[in-house]
Amino acid sequence: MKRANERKPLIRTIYTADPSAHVFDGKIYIYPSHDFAHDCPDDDNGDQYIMKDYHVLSMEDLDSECVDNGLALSEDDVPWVSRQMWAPDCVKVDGKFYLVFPAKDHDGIFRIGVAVSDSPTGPFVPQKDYIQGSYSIDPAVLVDDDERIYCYYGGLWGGQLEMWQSGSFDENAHRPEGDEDALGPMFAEFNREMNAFITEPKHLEILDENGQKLKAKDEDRRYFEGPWMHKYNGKYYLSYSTGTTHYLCYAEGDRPDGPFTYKGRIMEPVLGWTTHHSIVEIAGEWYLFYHDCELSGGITHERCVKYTTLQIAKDGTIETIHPYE
Ligand code: FUB
Repeated sequence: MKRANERKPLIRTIYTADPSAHVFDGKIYIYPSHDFAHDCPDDDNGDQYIMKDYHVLSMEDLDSECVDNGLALSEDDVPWVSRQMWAPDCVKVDGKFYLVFPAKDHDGIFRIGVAVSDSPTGPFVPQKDYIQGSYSIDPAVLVDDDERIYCYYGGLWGGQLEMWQSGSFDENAHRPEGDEDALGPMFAEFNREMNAFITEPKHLEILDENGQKLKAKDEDRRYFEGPWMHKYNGKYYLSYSTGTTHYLCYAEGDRPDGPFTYKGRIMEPVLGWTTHHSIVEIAGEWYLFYHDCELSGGITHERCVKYTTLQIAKDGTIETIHPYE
């Protein structure tokens, strides 16, 4: 049976998207993007996603009201940011909360930055510069059982991931297509101070059932954006959006840095172009936090975050969700 607020907009006073949900000290915190309402046209570069700040949402439990805790970080406070504060995540390390977020620098290049607070709701104080060696969008951070801190990130098209294939930024870089290997998300390890990567960022491999890398033409399964990592029975589950085909999919691996084998679909398309999620265990059950455009009646850059129950079998298989059934 569905809970009263399940699959409904959790907050109606602002537009929110890309929810990264966590339980910190027994309470649910959601770190979403804050969509900015406007009438400008959409494009494939994502210019319609004009986000200027972050608000943290919280819930005492899954049945209680979702609270907007107000401004947590603004683009005006971050020296290296010019615009577009996209999908963030938050991680607790040694008692401090680190908001990890992508934004464009003053050259229009997406980078990943970090801001710190003593409170899960902020306000967050940004580090002066972005993480050196970082690029692209959608960071998701896993603190593993051995306390190592891993960052998964990257997104195609407006997320600029293709533009870094040579090792430096090339606006005109070729986009993998057809039988060429698809690009996987990026992986790097953070230091404990959360102000540097301590490993060289690398692409993760997502393989098909025959151990072959997914191809660019396989748009139903290949990685596009929005990575998330959860662990279940000691295995690593990389989930992500397929972008152009609008699915949430997942792949399984034995190590945090893969390789991962494609396993299936978590969710069928939602209303809107983008789909972006997080997976979190709350009081022994698993939940998917996601967004759609119900609140705005389908405007792609005016989204709302929701959650629903996720069924995970003992072997880690995830039941596909049909969001409007
Ligand atoms: O919210 C802006 C972008 O849209 C995110 O970075 C992507 O994952 C997509 O949801």
